[in-house]
Amino acid sequence: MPHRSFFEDIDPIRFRGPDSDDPLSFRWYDADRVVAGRRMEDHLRPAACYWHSFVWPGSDMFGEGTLERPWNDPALDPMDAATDKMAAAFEFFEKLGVPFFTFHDRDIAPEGSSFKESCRNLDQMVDAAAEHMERTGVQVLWGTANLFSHRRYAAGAATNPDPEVFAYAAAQVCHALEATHRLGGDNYVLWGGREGYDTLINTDLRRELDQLARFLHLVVEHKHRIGFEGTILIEPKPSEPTKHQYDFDAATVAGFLSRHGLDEVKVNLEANHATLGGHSFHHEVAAAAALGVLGSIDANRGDAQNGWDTDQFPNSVEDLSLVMFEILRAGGLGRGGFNFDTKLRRQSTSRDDLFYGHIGALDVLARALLVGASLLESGDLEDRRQARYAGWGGPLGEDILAAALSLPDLHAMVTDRDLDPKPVSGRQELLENLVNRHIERAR
Ligand code: XLS
Ligand code: CA
Ligand code: CA
Repeated sequence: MPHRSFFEDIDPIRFRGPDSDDPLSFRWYDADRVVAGRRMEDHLRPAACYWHSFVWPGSDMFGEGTLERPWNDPALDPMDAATDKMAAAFEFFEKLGVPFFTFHDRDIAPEGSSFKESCRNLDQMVDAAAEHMERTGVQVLWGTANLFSHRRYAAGAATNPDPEVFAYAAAQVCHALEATHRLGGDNYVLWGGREGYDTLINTDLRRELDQLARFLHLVVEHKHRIGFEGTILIEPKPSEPTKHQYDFDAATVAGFLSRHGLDEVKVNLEANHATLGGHSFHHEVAAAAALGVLGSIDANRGDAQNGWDTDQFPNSVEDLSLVMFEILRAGGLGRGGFNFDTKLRRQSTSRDDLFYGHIGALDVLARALLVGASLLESGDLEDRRQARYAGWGGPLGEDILAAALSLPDLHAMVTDRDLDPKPVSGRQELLENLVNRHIERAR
């Protein structure tokens, strides 16, 4: 049966080059162009997300939805609405030309009146998704379970004071992980939106962290039980909706994972979560790479004047160039990708605004990729960085790191040799100018 069209006025988006004046074309994102030995699409593995683009009605804390989406018409039966929504989503993915999408269980299928009914709804919509995927070739970058919207999760899912809520969340993740596996997903994400606290005066921190670790072990065990080869990813966020979230940032998560023997788990880093945590996104990516937990990216941006998660489309090549450089330097994202966890502004009410947002974002990522590759290939930063640490390759540096010298040994050595090390310029300004030259020149 042919599917209803929701974007009939839009033709498939094509690459037309930097001189194109067609706002519905790519100027920089050229999927097949080879950069640093790989197709652009294979570097970026871009995904559109289901929730912001097809579920969110344009509401905020002060007002109702502003976006009229026929697939979200409240007059529709919930499963009919889910079917229309899926047709709209796949029409969009296909016309935009993204190879991947991401979803929560509750994005693609409505919650039923019992857990059993919710599972039935999900199974039915997973069958429908499999057909759309077969028809369009669009794949799953990751799936996840929504463990934060329903009122049962107000006090957390895995970290809830009530073990029945833990059980419910575990059952939901069991089903969502299996659904992701059935759809051949490359990763499974856990964002702990309500895994934190609103106040410490009613919270047993130690207990909640242990519960969270137990939950993650259950997920990892089940991943192996069912033969899911994707990566389990934790998505750090410092706060919102909770006052404090346990998965605060990449470093906190890396410490938690190694403390609990969960070393195969990695992180899905979101740009807007990094900035909410007082970090740059560059910092989060560099920290995750250094700690060996870099998994995948939620590409978006916040607003410097707002202290909350605005999830806007990325639009700054400058901001993303060093992020790309860091990712390339780390050898790429592997099974990860760039998921547009992005939503339109509430006043962007036209359906085609979804295209403008994603086209601009993909062009920005593509340009940042060109800059990152140019920085890497030139060695401009890397050679200087290596030179800066050259002493650590000498006998003193090697002996220190090999634990061959104690504090008294170092005391004796400094005294005997009358050491008097002099500062060396870090050349920050020179390096910033070099980065800017790559941004100007990368084509
Ligand atoms: C919310 C998160 C969420 C995750 C998926 O802030 O970004 O959308 O990516 O649950
Ligand atoms: Ca996200
Ligand atoms: Ca977000």
